[in-house]
Parts: sequence; C-alpha cells; structure tokens
Amino acid sequence: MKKKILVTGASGHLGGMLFKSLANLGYKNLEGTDLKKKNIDKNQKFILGNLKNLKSIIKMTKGVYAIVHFGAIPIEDTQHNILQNNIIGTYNLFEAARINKVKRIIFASSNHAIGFHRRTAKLNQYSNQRPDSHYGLSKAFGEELSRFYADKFNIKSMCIRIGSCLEVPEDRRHISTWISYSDLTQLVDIGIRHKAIHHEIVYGVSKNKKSWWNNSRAHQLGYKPIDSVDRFNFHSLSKNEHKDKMALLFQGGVFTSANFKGNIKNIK
Ligand code: 15L
Repeated sequence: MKKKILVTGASGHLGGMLFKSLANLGYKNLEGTDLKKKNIDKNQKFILGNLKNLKSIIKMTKGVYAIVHFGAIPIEDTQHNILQNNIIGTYNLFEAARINKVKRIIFASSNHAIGFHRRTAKLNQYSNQRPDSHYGLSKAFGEELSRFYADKFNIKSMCIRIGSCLEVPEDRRHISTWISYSDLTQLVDIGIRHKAIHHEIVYGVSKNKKSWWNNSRAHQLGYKPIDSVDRFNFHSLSKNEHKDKMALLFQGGVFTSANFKGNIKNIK
C-alpha cells in the first residue's frame, strides 16, 4: 500500500512492533510518532510528537490516509495521567483526523475496557463495556469516541480489544487472552484495508481454545488467526493471579482487584 499511514506510539512495545511488521507486509509509506525516539530503524520515517498538543498533531496528520493509534499509557496510572495522555491525547488525534480528512483509525483498545465481566461470560462485539481501571476507562472512551467520529464524520474505525500481546504467553491468564504479534498485525491490516468497515469492535486474540471472546465479527471481516496459545507448554507459565481470588473471577484479572473498594457480589 502506498497511502500514508501514521503509527502513534511507534517507540512503544506494540506500536513499535507494528511499525516494523506493517513495513514487512508491504506498507511503503509509513510514518511513526512518539514522545521519544526509541528502537526506530534508520530507514524508518519518524517524527517526535505529543498527542496532548493538538496543533502539532494537526501538522502531523496532513495527507495521512489511516492512523494506527497505539500511543498511550499502556497500564494503570493516576486518573490525572490517564486523562491527559490517553483521553485528551486520543480526542486530539481524532479531532486532527477530522480536520485533515483522515479516512480511517485503527484504535488499540484493550480487554480492560471489558475487564469487570466475569470469566464465565462469553463476550462478543455487542457486549457492554465494563472498564476495570482508569486505563480501561480510557479505552472504553476511545471506543465510543471512534463510534461518534464514524457516525458523525464518516471516519472509519476498528477498535481492537487486545488481550495479551506478547512474543510468547507468560502467565496462566494468557491461556485465554494471548495474541501473537503476527495475528495482531493481521487484524490491523484488515482495519486499514477492509472496504465494509464503518465502526468495528473486534477482539485481539489468537485461536485459543479457552478464549473468553466470541470473535465472529473479526472472522466475518476475514481474520484467520494463524497462532494459538494451545501449542505452548502451560506448565511453564507463571501463576500471577494464584492467590488473588478476585482477579480469578474477572476477565481483567489483577486490574480489577487493584485498589478495589466495591462489593464483588454486585458485579454480576
Ligand atoms: C493491556 O491492555 C496492557 O496494555 C498490557 O500491559 C497487559 O496488561 C494486557 O492488557 C493484559 O491484560 O494482559
């Protein structure tokens, strides 16, 4: 593809991975941006940028066809930091996209947007948001923000509720949540290219037998995961949630039990 694609969070774990894997897939006109320049190859186009600064994003998004938006704090943080970086940053990005007539945005959502669902529930694209943290709330906001910009301004979007994207699974929770780098790349590629997209919610998960998510919408759009957690030896996985009874009940795991002051019985 020759159209210009902007990758935010290009110095980060998943943004950085995608910045390289999309180039390997044949994307010829990629540009990366982040607060700092880290792990960027010499031949990759990169521009320093702060999503909190609307003016600079407006400049950066000129002539861009699609944005792969992975620039955010990737874990729980203070309400202030999440508000400034994830919520205002994402809002600014969509606004800049509207001003510059960007056609599509692939949004890195997270399983923490639905983390307060019980592990016994099988979710799909219509399941309610149920954020488990300030971080998860910022992802839920991004999903609704992108729905609004799709309906109101026709900026197409795909929100990927990413499970645990790592080179290999590390913890027993990943038996349900793991996604490989190549499967995530495949989903992002579908988000950039698929003609029938308006606003989509899909799950970023490989073909795992014990997945909590019915990913039929992703499959309808052509997603064919090539990886599965089931080929790994589960005995070598850590048991991070072992003694945390609350974490074991909910999909978001330890994000749900951290600083918890509620009543578990009320979260049905
Ligand atoms: C996420 O959204 C985080 O960015 C990542 O650090 C992991 O915590 C992942 O979810 C997960 O739930 O495993």
